[in-house]
Amino acid sequence: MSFLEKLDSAVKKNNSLLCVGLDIDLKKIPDSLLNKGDPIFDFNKAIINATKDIVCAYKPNMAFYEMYGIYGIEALIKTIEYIYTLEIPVILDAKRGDVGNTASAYAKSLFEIYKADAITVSPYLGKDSLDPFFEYKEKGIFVLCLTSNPGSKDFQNTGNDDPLFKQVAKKVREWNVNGNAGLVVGATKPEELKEIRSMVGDMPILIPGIGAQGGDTAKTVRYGTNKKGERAIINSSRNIIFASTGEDFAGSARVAARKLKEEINSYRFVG
Ligand code: OMP
Repeated sequence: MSFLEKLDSAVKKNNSLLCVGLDIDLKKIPDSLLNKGDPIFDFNKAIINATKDIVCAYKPNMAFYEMYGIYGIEALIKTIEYIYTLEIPVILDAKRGDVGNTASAYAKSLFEIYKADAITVSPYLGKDSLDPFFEYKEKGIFVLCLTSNPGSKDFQNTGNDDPLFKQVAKKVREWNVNGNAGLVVGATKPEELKEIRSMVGDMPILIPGIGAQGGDTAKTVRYGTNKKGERAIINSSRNIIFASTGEDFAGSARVAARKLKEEINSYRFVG
């Protein structure tokens, strides 16, 4: 099954556009998990079990695993293997971008070693830096278009009538010959999100920045979805997985995820 088929199927099965970001932090894991077994994997597994019927995807950001060295990387691989059994897609947030030869090595690592269904990449080095990823036809490649952080204006909004983020959207649309490209657009930029959706048709858009970063849920859903109320993958990380840092963390994550899923759905088919 391709990434897009897996995504569409999870969206339908769970009636959800919510992606839970698995951005681990050992400082926020309850003591009972820290002192035995495999804390990162055990925490993720509990969060996944508590939310697997509520989400359309999971998005681990590699930085939060790499900071724990080999142990974090092993826990990430185990987490992806576990999610694979549930038929929910994993978007591995790697934000890679390098010259073609190096990009090929990154693609092999992310898709064949980590076994991600989809990844995030940066477009800064141009087409030949993304081709090695696009060649994996069954995988999803989300290209950073307009990010959620304040500094996105430094480069992404420059260019007056034809800002850089629009040029990225146009180019990715053109490069999407295998139908496996997507874009990343921050929930903190709803007006631009509307313009980008109108430019890219049914292309999937990964939208982080809801919750902890203050993105507007109503506008994100209205402007980010396609005409069928789909193809927007709305991510929240900290506000879900650390809804409680106590022993009730998994139950609290479930409550927070369900609340956000329902809020998203309440705006889904409202023009
Ligand atoms: P929370 O702010 O905790 O919900 O986490 C947001 C997640 O989305 C982090 O993993 C970020 O690295 C990621 N992200 C953004 O916050 N803004 C962006 O513009 C793009 C991403 C991303 O590519 O996922």
